[in-house]
Amino acid sequence: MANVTVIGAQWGDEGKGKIVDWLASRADVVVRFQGGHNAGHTLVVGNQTYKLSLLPSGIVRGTLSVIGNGVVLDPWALKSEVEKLTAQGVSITPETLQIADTCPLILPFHRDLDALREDASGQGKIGTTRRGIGPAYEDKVGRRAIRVCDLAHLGQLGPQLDRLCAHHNALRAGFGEPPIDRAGLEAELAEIADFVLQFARPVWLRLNAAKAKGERILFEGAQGVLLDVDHGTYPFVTSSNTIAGTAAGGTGLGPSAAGFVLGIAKAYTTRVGAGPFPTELEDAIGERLGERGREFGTVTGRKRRCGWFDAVLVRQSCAVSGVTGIALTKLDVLDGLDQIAICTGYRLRGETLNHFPAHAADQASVEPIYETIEGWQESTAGARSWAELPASAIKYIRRIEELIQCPVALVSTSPEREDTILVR
Ligand code: 2SA
Ligand code: MG
Repeated sequence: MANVTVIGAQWGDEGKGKIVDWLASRADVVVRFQGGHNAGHTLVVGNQTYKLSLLPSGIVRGTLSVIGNGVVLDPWALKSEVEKLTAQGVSITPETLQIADTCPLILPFHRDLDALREDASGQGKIGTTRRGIGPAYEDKVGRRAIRVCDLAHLGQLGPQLDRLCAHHNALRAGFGEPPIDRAGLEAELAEIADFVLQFARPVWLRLNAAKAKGERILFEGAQGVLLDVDHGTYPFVTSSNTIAGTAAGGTGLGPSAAGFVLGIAKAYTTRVGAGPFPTELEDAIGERLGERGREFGTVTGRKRRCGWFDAVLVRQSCAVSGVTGIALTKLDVLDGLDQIAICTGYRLRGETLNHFPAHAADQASVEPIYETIEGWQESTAGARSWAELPASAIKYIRRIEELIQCPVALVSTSPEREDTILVR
């Protein structure tokens, strides 16, 4: 199968950046299809580390990189990321980067609104990245968005701005904020327009041509299935659909384009931001996982919460996202533990559950049922073949496969692209 769709099977930060980079060398096009610059994909190439938020990971190695219509685009974040990578020696041109002309824009007041709401939400905080992602998607669905193609027609923005300002000024007044400075906004858009427009295309055309020619398309998901606005731990989710199915709608390719769906899962679990996390470890082991795994947000630097592998959640992610195979990452972080626990089910009000319930209060009260597996003392860091793994590590992987009802296709043992084991 030529095409591959990479998605996170947990709450994001599963190590998608490295796997996408590994696969990008075999792809003709790399495509982002949802989210925005809330993503944080870290790529280590030799002695250089690249941190990407908005740009598809293929850009680092010069593979055609496409931002699909499902992405919300902050033009200023785009510019600064392009400048940052250019300074690191990456060449970014309209030949290597193409952006859907239908992408909705994230505007400065979206970012403000995201922060104002979070600050006003007390116990109800979502723990967003404060990048304006949610408000921008709201405007898209509310038919108020300004899109990339509008940048070429700034003189005709009048009625759109009327609609947008009417909506946002009412909201802003509620927070005691002044109305949108319309002239200021128009000036800012005029200033950034040419920069964005050089990359703007009807990318669905290019992608369909790629499909017709049999080019290999790699879809790069951001965040994870448990942050999906429909299937995740609502309301503690992001505002996009993060499942593999979005690869079709978020790009203008039909549903058959997704190809092999590779779900990325960490050998343990992390979460950044608020919301339920049944296997969270608020003890020395949790601290140890965070330290060994360097679990800090790529975008915001926030400390990630850590816990045991939750097979119930990953099984659910694989099901709702149609995962073909799993890439298990950061196995080496578990090196040296005497015992490793895997969550195999939940208890809720005296009943046993083998799926995650829908209601937020139930999600917060489920108690994990654990199965314990013997750990390993050997180092698995940098292992490149099955034969280099200790027997207990193999047992752990095999047990995970059984529990999540999905084969493990890859195991990653360090941030380096070469430190990857192809299973079978
Ligand atoms: P938002 O900003 O509206 O998308 O936030 C809503 C929830 O989605 C979570 N979220 C993420 N979780 C993990 N990683 C993400 N990307 C960055 C990274 C995050 C960072 O890779 O490290 O640097 O902090 C990401 N983006 C969104 C977020 O925590 C909320 O729970
Ligand atoms: Mg990340």
